[in-house]
Amino acid sequence: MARSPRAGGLAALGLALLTGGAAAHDFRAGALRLDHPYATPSVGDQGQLCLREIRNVGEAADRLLSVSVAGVRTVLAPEGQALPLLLPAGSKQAWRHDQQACLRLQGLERPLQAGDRFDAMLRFERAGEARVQVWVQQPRTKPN
Ligand SMILES: [Cu+2]
Repeated sequence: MARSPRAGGLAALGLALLTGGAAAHDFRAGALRLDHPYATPSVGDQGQLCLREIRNVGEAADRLLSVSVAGVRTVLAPEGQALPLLLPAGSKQAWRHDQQACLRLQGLERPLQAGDRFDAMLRFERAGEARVQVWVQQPRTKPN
């Protein structure tokens, strides 16, 4: 029953190496590939939900109809766009914070801080619903 401290220490190290190596995460929904959903720390009650890449590998267009996040009043399309967002067949898009291309979160009940993770439910016309985990991280690129 009793395990030596040495064995416990080695097990913990192995776990740290595994999680430390998982620097990215991705999700699939139908023909859609969602790579690394992330958010930047919130400002006031506003935040943004970004994606390193979203690909439609299918042969038909899809559309993002709506997004919901617990504790967030409203999710809006990126600045200058409107839902539904078109995802043409074979297309690849990046919703990047440094390109003002992220979904906008309004009315946050609590702040998003670097290191937090939260779930978002994305609803697509063809691919259906996709629940993704969003990682809150400090942007690597500085504002200017
Ligand atoms: Cu990731």
